[in-house]
Amino acid sequence: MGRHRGLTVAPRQSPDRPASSFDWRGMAAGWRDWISEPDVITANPLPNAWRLITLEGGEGVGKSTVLHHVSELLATANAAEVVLTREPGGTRVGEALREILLGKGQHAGGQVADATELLLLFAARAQHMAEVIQPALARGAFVLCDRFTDSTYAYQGAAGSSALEHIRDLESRFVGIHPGLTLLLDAPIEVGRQRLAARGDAPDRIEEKADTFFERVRAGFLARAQADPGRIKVINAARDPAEVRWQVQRTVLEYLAGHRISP
Ligand code: T5A
Repeated sequence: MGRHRGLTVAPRQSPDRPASSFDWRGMAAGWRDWISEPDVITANPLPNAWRLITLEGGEGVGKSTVLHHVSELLATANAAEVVLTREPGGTRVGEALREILLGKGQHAGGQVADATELLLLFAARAQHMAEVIQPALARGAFVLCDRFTDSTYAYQGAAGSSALEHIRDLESRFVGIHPGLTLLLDAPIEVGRQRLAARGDAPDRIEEKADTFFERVRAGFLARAQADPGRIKVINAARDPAEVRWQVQRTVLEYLAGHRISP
């Protein structure tokens, strides 16, 4: 049973202890080992994980717009199947958790503690992995996901109160893979705010936070891009739509060419 390679989580069993004996002391020791073991994703365990492409960035920078553009590019490149999805969400359970997380509908005005927020995000992500992402990658599809684990590092980690090691731990236990390519749409906070205001939607529970929070989110994303430039490509999202489209197209086509796919 792969402890870090999927969603199956089980305490380690000591080799000299028969599985059938009910041994609380041994079981507790097993859990202690498991909990303290360092977890770092060093390589993608799924051969098709490179087909997971994510869109990241602050509020209203244009991720959904770019997602559809990337999908068209993949279609042009004759990619067999493209699954468009988002986080939090992407499954029935995940969309229900999204309502709670963003304070929508009956959850409007509700309190969500920081620890609850982190765990709900990973609960939604675990469901997303099991129900959508892993099966799609296994059958050779591309998965385009609007936000993924980098958002958690930026929002709950860099800008929020969650410790980095807690996020890493949850990621390695319940996600187990990195996207092959992440397009980080970067723009000043006010650019995203103006775009959302022009759209006229009421702000959700997270969008209501102060600009200083979103400055930390932006810095968190950029720090991750700096640490992993091979995977995370920064797109200047403050430019006009045609320019953003061009930057995205160049980046995605280069990535596909690296995997021997060309339009
Ligand atoms: N969250 C999520 C966490 O805190 N932790 C996590 O781990 C995860 C996964 C999700 C919220 O959850 C948080 C972060 C978020 O607060 P969301 O719906 O993904 O919510 O968040 P938003 O970023 O707010 O998504 P939006 O759909 O509102 O914005 P997009 O997708 O970035 O922007 P888009 O494409 O809808 O564009 C916005 C408007 O701008 C225009 C578009 O036409 C649209 O009207 N536009 C442009 N205008 C001018 N120039 C351009 N280049 C433009 N590009 C788009």
